[in-house]
Amino acid sequence: MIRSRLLQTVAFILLARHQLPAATPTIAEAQAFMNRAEAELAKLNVVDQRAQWIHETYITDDSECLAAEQDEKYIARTTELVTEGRKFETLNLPPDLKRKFRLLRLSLAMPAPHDPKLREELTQIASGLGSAYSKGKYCPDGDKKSGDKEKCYGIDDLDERLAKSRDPKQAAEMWAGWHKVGAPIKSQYARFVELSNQGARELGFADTGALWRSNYDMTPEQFSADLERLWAQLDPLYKELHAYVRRKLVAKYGPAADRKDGMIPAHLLGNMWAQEWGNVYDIVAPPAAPQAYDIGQILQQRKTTPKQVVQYGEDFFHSLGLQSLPGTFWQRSLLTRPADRDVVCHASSWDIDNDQDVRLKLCIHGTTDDFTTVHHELGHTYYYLAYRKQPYLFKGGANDGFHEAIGDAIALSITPEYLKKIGLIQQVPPPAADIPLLLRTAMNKIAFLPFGLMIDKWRWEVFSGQVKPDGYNKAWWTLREQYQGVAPPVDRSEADFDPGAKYHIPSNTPYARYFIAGIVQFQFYRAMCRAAGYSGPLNRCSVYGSKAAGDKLEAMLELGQSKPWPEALKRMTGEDRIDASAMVEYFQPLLTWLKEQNKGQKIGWTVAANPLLAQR
Ligand code: X8Z
Ligand code: ZN
Repeated sequence: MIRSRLLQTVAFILLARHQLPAATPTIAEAQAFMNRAEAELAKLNVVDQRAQWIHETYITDDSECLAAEQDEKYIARTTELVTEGRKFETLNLPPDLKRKFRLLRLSLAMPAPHDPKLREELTQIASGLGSAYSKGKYCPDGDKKSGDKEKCYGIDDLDERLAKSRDPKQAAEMWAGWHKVGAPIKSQYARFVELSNQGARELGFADTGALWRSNYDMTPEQFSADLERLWAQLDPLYKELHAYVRRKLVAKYGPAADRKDGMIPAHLLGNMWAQEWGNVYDIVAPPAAPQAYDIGQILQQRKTTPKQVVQYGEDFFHSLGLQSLPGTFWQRSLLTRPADRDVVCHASSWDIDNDQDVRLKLCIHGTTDDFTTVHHELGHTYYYLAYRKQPYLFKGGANDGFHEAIGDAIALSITPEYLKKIGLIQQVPPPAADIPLLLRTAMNKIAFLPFGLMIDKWRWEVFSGQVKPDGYNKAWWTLREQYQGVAPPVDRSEADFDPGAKYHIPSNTPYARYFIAGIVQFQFYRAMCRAAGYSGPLNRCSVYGSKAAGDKLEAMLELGQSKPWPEALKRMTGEDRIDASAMVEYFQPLLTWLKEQNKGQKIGWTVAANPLLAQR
């Protein structure tokens, strides 16, 4: 009797332990689970960040392995926590907690399979893809001298040389030379896509692209439609710019720039990916334009050090009332390419310990592009610092486009008046310089948009399986031709893998963020200008020194991703939609001028049946 009663009790306890928590989890349990999850991930993340930092600033087989291992641990634990957390899904959670569960599920840009072997394979491939790109070199004198480091160029050197080159043949050689970095990583990339997709499916998404598109506080379909809406607002402006620039390039280079289909050969725009065209502004400058200042030239003449370049940026943020950068920032950042080892030169901003250990990693050459890139990167840095008091899962941009837009919004304030104020130029150009200056800005900002859009259009097609490895390059050039109206300078085939020659593909960095940033930065800028009490033409506004503008900015930054992005946007701008109206307002005088210049000219281009062929 006693025995049987004891057995009954034991059976009851076992049943209860087995079933109760699963059947009736409470909100308090969900909260406790989330607290533990955040604490654990924060800790793992710091170790992961340190391993990635070491890898990217000191590429060796060992650092690659260790970085992959830490990534693997972080991804594995995140995936487990998502699975464990599913038991709370049906609860009516408070909004903040609910948001954290959503963000946790969306937090991996590279989801990985549960199977440890496959997960390990994926993280190793990913680490290797990053290294392969960053070790890439172009050696003009061919293989026999390729061991001679003096004769080989990394992408930072090539960027600078291509920006200055005015010889179409030499530019085409550099272009083709660099693009060779893609082919050897194609098969690895294809495997990466398979494995990451498997991870995405296990998390409940159709594929990795669908996971990325789900991270914008709206459905993935709404997000895609929103991008189309924005592009439709700006496409006409791009087409006017394209037509004008093409005509000027043809005038300078003749047949080398003149294609019957109306496209621009991609190597003539002063940038390896034809994504920003400001470096060839001199070719398209209106004949009567007053002499334009060249920030890169000024910095180089003055022998401005890389640290001083960064200090210009810091000083700007400081003038808005934001804090100075911590001492460790200056001790730990990497600002130039080391002579004796491979590093990832592509600029990035780091938040190592989710607190004050922020750093930059870039290879500064003192060019105009470096000057703006520094402001871009410091935008990330100040975002990190502003939201560092938020809980772990709320540390992030309101959406990833916001993170990319902050520094750019600040850099829009680098006006002639500002440059004079800080002593970089002596005289403010006359009002007649407004259109030329706007044109120069448009060469970067407007030219970038179709590139910003097509990269992830390509990747979404790849992740969804619509484009298979045997069609990677064709799909890439179809989109580049369709959106950008640029064509390859030399014939391409599927033996090439041109997406692999753009950093964000091997590094698996989502790219729609830059398209969003390209537009929303003008909304941020306009809001700061208004807060600063400015009411003149938007393109002449600089918020340098305005604490009111800084307060607006901080009010949004400190939210991190704790609220849906429309709320964050509203806090800063009073608007709750991303919209091109501020960008259109900024460029309106230029649009009128371009239309005048293009009168009677053909606008646009025809896309050919085979986008892989060079000259038609
Ligand atoms: O990758 C970057 C930054 C780092 S987040 C330097 N950008 C994109 C690119 O270089 O392709 C900034 C503009 C677009
Ligand atoms: Zn960035």
